[in-house]
Amino acid sequence: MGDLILTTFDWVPETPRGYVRDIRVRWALEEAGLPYRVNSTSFRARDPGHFAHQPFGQVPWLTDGDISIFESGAILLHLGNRSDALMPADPRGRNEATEWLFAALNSVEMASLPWSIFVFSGETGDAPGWKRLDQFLKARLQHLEPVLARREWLAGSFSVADIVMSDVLRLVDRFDGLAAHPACRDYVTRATARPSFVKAHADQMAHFAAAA
Ligand SMILES: N[C@@H](CCC(=O)N[C@@H](CS)C(=O)NCC(=O)O)C(=O)O
Repeated sequence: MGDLILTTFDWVPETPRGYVRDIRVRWALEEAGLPYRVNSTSFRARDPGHFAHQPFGQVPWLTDGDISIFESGAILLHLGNRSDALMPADPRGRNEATEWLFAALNSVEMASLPWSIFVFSGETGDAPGWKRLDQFLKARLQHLEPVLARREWLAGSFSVADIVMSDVLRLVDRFDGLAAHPACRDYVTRATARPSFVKAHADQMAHFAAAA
């Protein structure tokens, strides 16, 4: 275990600000009260050093001493092992947090991300591809809705699963995709009201504004 350094872009266009995935890591680090530094890597010129840490030339990545980790889900699981504020202590709760973290990425975000790209590009309406994608996401939300109506947090206490799931749903909410799913929307509201999210969001906005 060493110094924690989170790397994100030095700059991004206005639209993704507040939604760049380093926010998940900032949020987790704030929840855990772990000290960390933020480094920048060039958005416009991605050099071999960047690809050595993140093979797709994306952000974020985290270094913990001489360990370098990419993929926001993997980073959060790593941090979950460092803090009980991020993972329940008991094995059943830890497994629940892990399965819901994967569900957020692999069952919900895999539908919500292409959905939001379609919405953002204005490719909605009657296009068959869009309709299929919209139904696909709605099916996921329809099943998530009763789960979130029954519980405050996915794994009993607040965990890394809630950071990822609420961040995934936040982007859907940005494009009003949660209108028919009030429990999902309330969940996003209570997750993003947490002081650690508020700080992480403000810090990301300040980071990119400083580079503008
Ligand atoms: N699955 C990756 C996705 C990372 C990702 O999409 N990062 C975006 C910023 S939020 C990025 O680097 N976009 C620039 C690009 O794809 O070239 C993770 O969760 O860490």
